[in-house]
Amino acid sequence: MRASIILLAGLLAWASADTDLAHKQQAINRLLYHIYDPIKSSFTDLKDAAASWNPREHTGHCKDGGTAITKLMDEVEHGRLTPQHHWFSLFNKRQREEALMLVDALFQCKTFESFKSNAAYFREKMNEGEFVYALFVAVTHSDLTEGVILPPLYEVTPHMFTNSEVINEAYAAKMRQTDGNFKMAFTGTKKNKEQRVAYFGEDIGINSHHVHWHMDFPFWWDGAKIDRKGELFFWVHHQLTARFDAERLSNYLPEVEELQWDSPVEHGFAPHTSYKYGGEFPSRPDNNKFEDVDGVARILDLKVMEERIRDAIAHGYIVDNEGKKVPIDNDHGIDILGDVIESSMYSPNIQYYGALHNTAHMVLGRQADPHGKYGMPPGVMEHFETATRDPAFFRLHKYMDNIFKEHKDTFKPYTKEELTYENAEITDLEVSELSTYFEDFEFSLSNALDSSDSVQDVPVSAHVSRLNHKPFTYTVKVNAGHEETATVRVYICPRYDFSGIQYTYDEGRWTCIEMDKFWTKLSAGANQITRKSSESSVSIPDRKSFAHLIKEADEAVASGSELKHDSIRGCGHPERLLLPKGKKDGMDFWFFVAVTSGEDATHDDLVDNDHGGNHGYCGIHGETYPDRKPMGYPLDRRVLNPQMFMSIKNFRSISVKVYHKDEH
Ligand code: CUO
Repeated sequence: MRASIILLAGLLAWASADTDLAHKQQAINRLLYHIYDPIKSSFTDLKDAAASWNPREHTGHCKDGGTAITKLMDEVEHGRLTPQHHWFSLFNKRQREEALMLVDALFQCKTFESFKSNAAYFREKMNEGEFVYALFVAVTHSDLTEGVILPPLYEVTPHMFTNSEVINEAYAAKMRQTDGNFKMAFTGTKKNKEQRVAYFGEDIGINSHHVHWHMDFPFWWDGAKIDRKGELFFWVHHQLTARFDAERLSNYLPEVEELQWDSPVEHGFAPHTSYKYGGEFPSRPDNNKFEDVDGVARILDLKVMEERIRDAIAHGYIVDNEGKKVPIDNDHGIDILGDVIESSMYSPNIQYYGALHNTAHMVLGRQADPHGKYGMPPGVMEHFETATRDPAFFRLHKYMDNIFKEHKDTFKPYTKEELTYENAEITDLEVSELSTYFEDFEFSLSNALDSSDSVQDVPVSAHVSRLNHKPFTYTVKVNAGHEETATVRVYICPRYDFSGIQYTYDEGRWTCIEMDKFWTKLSAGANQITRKSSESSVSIPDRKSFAHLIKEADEAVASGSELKHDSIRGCGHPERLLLPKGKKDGMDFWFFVAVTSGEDATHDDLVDNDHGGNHGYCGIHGETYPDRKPMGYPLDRRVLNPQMFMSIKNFRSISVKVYHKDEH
């Protein structure tokens, strides 16, 4: 009896080491801790795995019988992999293949124990950038790591999120063995007008959201179908573009102009950012004329891709790789077009339509050394975590966005009947004070520095000014005929262009920023819906710091207690950037609310379950997008009859001002 109890206890302990969230979180933290150094010797299980776990001997733990891991082992053993202490870019085909071999090997693991041991083994064999990317993607998508929170990437690889000056100061502090907290300034000087909006493109929360979005929806993904991935590619970048334009208007800058391959890029960019290994990110001078990039593409290739895509839009169909017509003149068309333009593996004809977006990122990233004469590393545009730092990013995405708009503008405007929801009438809309301010934010640089068991770590961090807003609420009063679930869509749209001219309804609807979307149960009669900014379904709260995640997991493991997390995804617009920056005397916006039938919900529980509260730009992980309507509805199509639009009783917009305050 006693023996069987001991045996049972042993089995439970083994099971819990394998399956409990605290252990999993601890293992992922430790695998990402000081990524450029060997695994810390006190992390004994990982250290042992790195030294003595032979993946070839554990293929029984693999769902595919070991095919993926054997392929990767062959590469390791033949010395074919990119070495450690070398830059990594996802846009580099060979490096991407290597990283994806590890992703695949980890996806094939049957147990977390083998996932962890394989990861530990390859951590010490593979390029660090490839490893971090692969582990982030694997944790994002694998069932084995469900519930694990990835540490903020800006604290795992701080080099990619801050400037060289700060990193150098951190090194000096460590040499002196003194603490340090350094001011991270935005790149450039006031002589460069673009610097006024650097706080947005260089915001570490935006960079983190963007890189996570591309991990949740990778262009190379050919696994289980991810719902509306192409349309989300359009929507998340359309929104980034619209948000950037609003920030520009608030800073007295004109809206971004689309990139043109035949015109020089007026504004250059000096990133002041360095790779951990690989030197400085290359700069681009002012008025750069586009050059063909050896081994990537000619400018002519990009123009040809663009022409073919615009042709498809004009025809209303694309031609797949078997020559068959695939219609895009329907609501699903934008999803296919997103796949084609990016391009992703879902594109029905990569051979013909190419990869306009991805190629353009590389061409822009290489303009400093288009013929490889100087052996420069990839530019900021060749990394999703650094791309938005370069103002040319937004010019490129405005160019893509205008192609999407050309497609959207082929549709007939919605009719009054389509837009009207007979059951509801908005009788009032009120919004509390809207105001923004700058605050300081601190994050750790510790993982940027080399460490060893013999040199003491010292706390080093950076602080940076970042935009935030006061919490706000809005109240929608709705009269309903009968009880029914309704969808509430909320947008904020700048009223005036750079010249101070009011946007027409049709111009303005394309500048609208999605603030929120949710489902609510209307009762017959008068309803009052009050919603807080913190509840928005496009945003996520501040990420938990790496140190916090380590502390939580270590304490839970030590005490044997359960680890529970609320929000876990890194994809989502930062909550504090929900509101665009205001002006001292107030910046004018329309605050627009549409209440429509809840029949467009694709899940039954949306009234009570927000599914993590970040589905607007990021969907619901592993499930269908919650809203059946096209993203951007009802502002996604032309509005040629504003009077009709304004007469819809289930829509309401009011004029609001967003104030910017020096102090909060
Ligand atoms: Cu997100 Cu161009 O796709 O950066």
